[in-house]
Amino acid sequence: MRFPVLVVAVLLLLQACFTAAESFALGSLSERVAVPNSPSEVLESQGLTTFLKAVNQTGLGPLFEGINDNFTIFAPTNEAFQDLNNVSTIFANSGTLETLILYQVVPGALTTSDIVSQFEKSGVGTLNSANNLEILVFVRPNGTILLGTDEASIVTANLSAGNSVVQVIDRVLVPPVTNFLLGPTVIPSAPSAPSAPTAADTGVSTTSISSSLPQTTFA
Ligand SMILES: *[C@@H]1O[C@H](CO)[C@@H](O)[C@H](O)[C@H]1NC(C)=O
Ligand SMILES: *[C@@H]1O[C@H](CO)[C@@H](O)[C@H](O)[C@H]1NC(C)=O
Ligand SMILES: *[C@@H]1O[C@H](CO)[C@@H](O)[C@H](O)[C@H]1NC(C)=O
Ligand SMILES: *[C@@H]1O[C@H](CO)[C@@H](O)[C@H](O)[C@H]1NC(C)=O
Ligand SMILES: CC(=O)N[C@H]1CO[C@H](CO)[C@@H](O)[C@@H]1O
Repeated sequence: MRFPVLVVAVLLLLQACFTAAESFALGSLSERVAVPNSPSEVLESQGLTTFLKAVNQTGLGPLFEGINDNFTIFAPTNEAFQDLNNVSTIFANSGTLETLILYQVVPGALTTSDIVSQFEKSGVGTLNSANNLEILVFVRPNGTILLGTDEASIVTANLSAGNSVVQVIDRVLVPPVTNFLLGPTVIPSAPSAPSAPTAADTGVSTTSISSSLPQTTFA
């Protein structure tokens, strides 16, 4: 009777090995699923170095590290930054840069279909809540989504980043703030720059926006 017992023991051992190997494989798979990329990792893997440099230059880094927050990040390509008017002026003022970055981020994780179904022909509110800024959403007959008065389109859609979504866009969304280039250090009642968009241009009231600019000094 010893021989069959040994066979059974060997079989049980083999089975245990296979089960262990199987659960090891499953374990490492679920581990990969359970540790999602943070938005900053996704931005980095997409090569969006100018946007990341802009984020680094402000105190907004932690906003892009969380995997539990749920945001939609409209992340402009490096080429989009090259095409941005006054880009060196913008990067020279951390407050202006922060105003810009907060305007590219929306609360809630939105896929392209969410953006269309919830916000078509209206505006989606951004994290630039101090200025109460929205991004206008239009959809072309062929389905292309246009964002903001800059008419940015999404070039890489629905990148999942923790609980957030990254939508890569081909133009930087310029905040519709009258004295945007001067940054938030400016006295709110200062006369607007001649080149700044008017309410008629943007379809957004800039009067209330400029008067509610934060007076924080970014040293
Ligand atoms: C942003 O800062 C982090 C460290 O704070 C650094 O590792 C990273 O290379 C920086 N990225 C860019 C694009 O400057
Ligand atoms: C911003 O760019 C426009 C167009 O290139 C230019 O006319 C204007 O002088 C620039 N303003 C600043 C403050 O750099
Ligand atoms: C983004 O994801 C949504 C929801 O899964 C999907 O309906 C939509 O087609 C996706 N957009 C693109 C451009 O892949
Ligand atoms: C949608 O139409 C616009 C012009 O109206 C065009 O520039 C764009 O390439 C089209 N996109 C697709 C995906 O067909
Ligand atoms: C799952 C989750 O955290 N959902 C939240 C995402 O953000 C929106 C908007 O801020 C909240 O309403 C959801 O509760």
